[in-house]
Amino acid sequence: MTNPQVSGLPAYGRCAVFGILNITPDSFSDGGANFAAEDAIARGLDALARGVDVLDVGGESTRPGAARVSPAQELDRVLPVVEALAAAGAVVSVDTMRAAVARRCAEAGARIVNDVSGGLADPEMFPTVADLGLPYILMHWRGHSVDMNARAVYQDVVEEVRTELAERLDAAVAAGIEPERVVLDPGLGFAKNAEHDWALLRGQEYLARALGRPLLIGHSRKRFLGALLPDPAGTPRPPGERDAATLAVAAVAASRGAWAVRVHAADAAADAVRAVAAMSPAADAAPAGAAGVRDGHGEDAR
Ligand code: PMM
Repeated sequence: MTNPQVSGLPAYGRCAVFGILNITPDSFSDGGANFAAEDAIARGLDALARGVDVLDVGGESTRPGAARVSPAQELDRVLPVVEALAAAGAVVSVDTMRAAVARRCAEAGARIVNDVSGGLADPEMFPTVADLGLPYILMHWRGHSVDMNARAVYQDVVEEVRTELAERLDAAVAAGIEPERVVLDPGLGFAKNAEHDWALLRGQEYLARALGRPLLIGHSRKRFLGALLPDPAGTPRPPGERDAATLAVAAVAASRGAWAVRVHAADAAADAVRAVAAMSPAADAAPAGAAGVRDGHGEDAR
């Protein structure tokens, strides 16, 4: 297992866990749960205490069919949460397609920009990230959520996502973003059907190798997991009941060298990635208690 380093962030020594904090009334799986800033802040602090590495704060729903919110509305939602969590010492990532939101959140202490549009939604995003000098998550994207399902057309999804991500990476670097700060993301569920999502997960190691950058996997509670687990009548499993499958995918992605997973039930994933790291052959070389590999906080009774 490789644990690539991203310039500007701690060396986690294992797959990192991004805990999702959607400050939206309508996200597909946790919509409404964190809509009040104080609830989101409390949840974020709890996640940190449970070993989650990064808190990913977003104020715009990207569920299929979602309409956009105004920049002012987005900022109103995320800024107080980013500010409070950064002040509490968290590594905060801002999940936004807007350069102005990214900049304002960076000023408030966000340390990562997570852009699901890979710089395509806002022409100012690449120059802004270059100027901020922050780590940047560049996701594969073909268009806004309102009609993205119509763009889920591929001959060979792994090759096409690889090519399109490589083009965006080149454009980001040409705009002045240091390649060492870029994490790539295949964009599961974004202009992808279930078959595409599974193919991309199977191709994870190939993609990371071919693109030469670490990958973040954002699979949590997504439709392809619901479709995998229908009830006897054929109805897909609802989002809130997809956490066991989410955890299994996170563990396998971690063991295949994912740099990070982005998940809703982040405390369980934080445990899982530590177990995966302890099972890795690389753990033999690390002294017990080494940061990130065997970083338990105390002894069990037996
Ligand atoms: N998925 C969603 C939102 N942000 N960011 C990255 N980097 N990768 C993803 O796959 C991703 C994301 C949509 O899921 P949510 O509504 O549960 O947050």
